[in-house]
Amino acid sequence: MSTPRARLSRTTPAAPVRIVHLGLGAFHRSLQAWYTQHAGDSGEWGIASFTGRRPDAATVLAAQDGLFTVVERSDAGDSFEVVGSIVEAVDGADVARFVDLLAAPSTAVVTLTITEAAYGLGAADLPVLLSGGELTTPIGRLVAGLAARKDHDAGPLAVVSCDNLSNNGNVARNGVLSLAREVDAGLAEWIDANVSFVSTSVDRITPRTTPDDVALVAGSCGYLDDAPVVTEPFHNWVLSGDFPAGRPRWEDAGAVFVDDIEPYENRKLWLLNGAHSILAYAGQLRGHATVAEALADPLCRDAVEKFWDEAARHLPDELGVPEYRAALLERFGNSRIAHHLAQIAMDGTTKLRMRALPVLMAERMARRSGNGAARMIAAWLAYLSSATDLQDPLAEDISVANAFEGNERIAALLGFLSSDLARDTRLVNHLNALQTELAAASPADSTLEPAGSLDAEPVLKGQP
Ligand code: CS2
Repeated sequence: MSTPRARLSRTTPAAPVRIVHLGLGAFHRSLQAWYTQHAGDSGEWGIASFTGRRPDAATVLAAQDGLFTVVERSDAGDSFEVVGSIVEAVDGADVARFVDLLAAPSTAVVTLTITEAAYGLGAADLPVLLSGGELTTPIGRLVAGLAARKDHDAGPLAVVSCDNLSNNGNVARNGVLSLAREVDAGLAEWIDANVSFVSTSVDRITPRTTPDDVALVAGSCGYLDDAPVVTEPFHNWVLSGDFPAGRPRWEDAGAVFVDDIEPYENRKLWLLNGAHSILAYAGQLRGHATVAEALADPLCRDAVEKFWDEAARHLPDELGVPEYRAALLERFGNSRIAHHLAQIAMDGTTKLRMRALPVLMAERMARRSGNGAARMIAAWLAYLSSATDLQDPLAEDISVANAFEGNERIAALLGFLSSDLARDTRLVNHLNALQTELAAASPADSTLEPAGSLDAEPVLKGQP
């Protein structure tokens, strides 16, 4: 196959910028950009998308006019589509451009994929907002942009959080307002009155792009694309909140607008993301590299199913949990998508608070053990004891706690998820036993019983 020479480039006019995005990564491109392209009024809605920490993704995308290929990968094969809704790809460090766009009345929506951990980091930018310098956090940049919007009297707009956090709109609102209040009480008041914080549940499995993906597109499509994105055919976006300055008709592409988002968020965060975290930690302990590999291991699969049984008790029947579980097994089993467990394992402290704790607490309130959720935490604990190059907002504290031994170590690590639970010595004991069992399940050891050998012990009973 000869390598094509022509790079992707725009041949028709780009839509005007009316959406500004923070967090230009693969997931943003397979979800918000894809939905915007498929809205009936896509011609009116261009996205200016800003990177987070590094300029690279913007540089690559800008060289091809913001265009990129979405490769939808199913068991049956690949399909290719060029997406053109990103009309400006910008280095996140270019805060001046970001602020200009937020101050423009034509900008109606700001979407965020800034990672779960970033919502709490805005305070680091307070000195910069007060006395100048370089803004480094997404929340700091957002506050600066909203201050400019207020000064220009550019009107209300919607901020749409698309990170895997429960009640993510509120989390965004709290992060922005608490920082804005420190800067200027009038700004906080203006934001409160003019900015709608929309909560969403987002779902589309999108691993990082690899050099093989780039080669595949060059070979199959006849043009050069240095920034394709490979994703599954499945996509889901549930939104709740107001759009005071309008929005694209995302419903044309299947987006769902609801009044109460909580059950949808819980279903997705617990069943999909919770299972992902179990597979990420238990799977790597067992020597697996991808979601599909881990799911094929009876020990990991059983741990997932047990957790799902628990989580399902706290989800409304109308949500069709059995069908959702069956669909997840199919999605996770799509072995043509190499979804790396190492990627999912990152930021465990933030993720487990959302994925394991609510189910564990709900089970304990019902005077049951919550063993399925406890096993997710235990897998994380076991994984931490051998993890190198840990990526977590609390990585330094974790390495200190990791040096302790026995229950002291477990309690210290559990404390990063919940200080209340860390004081429960029976739970700490039980997690210690579970993590020892999991840690013993070395890659070569396939003789271990499927998860559950410690299930018989009702250690947590009667401890709401
Ligand atoms: C994953 C998610 O990396 C992770 O923590 O659980 O990115 C997951 O793939 C997406 O939420 C799927 O929609």
